[in-house]
Amino acid sequence: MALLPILEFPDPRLRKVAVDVVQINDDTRQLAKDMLETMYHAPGIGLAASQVNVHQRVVVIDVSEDGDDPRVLVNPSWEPLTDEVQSYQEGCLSVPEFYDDVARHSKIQLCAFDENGETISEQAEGLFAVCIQHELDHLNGKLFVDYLSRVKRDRIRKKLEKKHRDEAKDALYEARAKIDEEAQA
Ligand code: QAP
Ligand code: CO
Repeated sequence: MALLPILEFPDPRLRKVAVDVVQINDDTRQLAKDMLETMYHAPGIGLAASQVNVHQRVVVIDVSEDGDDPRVLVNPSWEPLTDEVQSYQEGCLSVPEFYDDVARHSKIQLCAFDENGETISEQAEGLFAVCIQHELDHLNGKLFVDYLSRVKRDRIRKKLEKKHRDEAKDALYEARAKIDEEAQA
């Protein structure tokens, strides 16, 4: 098991379009396990492989209250079952600390494979439907901030760019301090 580093907006790698999984095998299952561990640790309710810099069509979701219903979706697709939309305040592990309303189809048909290659075909609504649409967007290089106004998106981008600069600076200071410490020993 391993915690995987999560890419953060505006990292251009989040814009890559993921490719289909050709064969569901032990590598796929290990990736799904690591993604679930990373998602639960965050904690989050959904994670796409694109977010951990693996550009294959794999998604993990757990929208249960107790976090005991892990779902693995390989090569997933969906179709709307109604024109009705629902607005939900979304967040994203790749856009930490920012949340905003996004309108999505309220009822969808999901098609996918699970981690054992079994076919999944089911209807989804509520939070599960929102999450499927959000995670599928990731596989196509799309983020929830793309649905917001340019003003809002730019504001989020600037704040996260500053956070990343600050984190890089902190890491540099720490590395310098360690070198100094070793030089004195
Ligand atoms: C996508 O998002 C989602 O900003 C999954 O600081 C979200 O798990 C689909 C998270 C809402 C539908 C509705 C976000 C954790 C988790 C943060 C997540 C944060 C810590 C986001
Ligand atoms: Co996300």
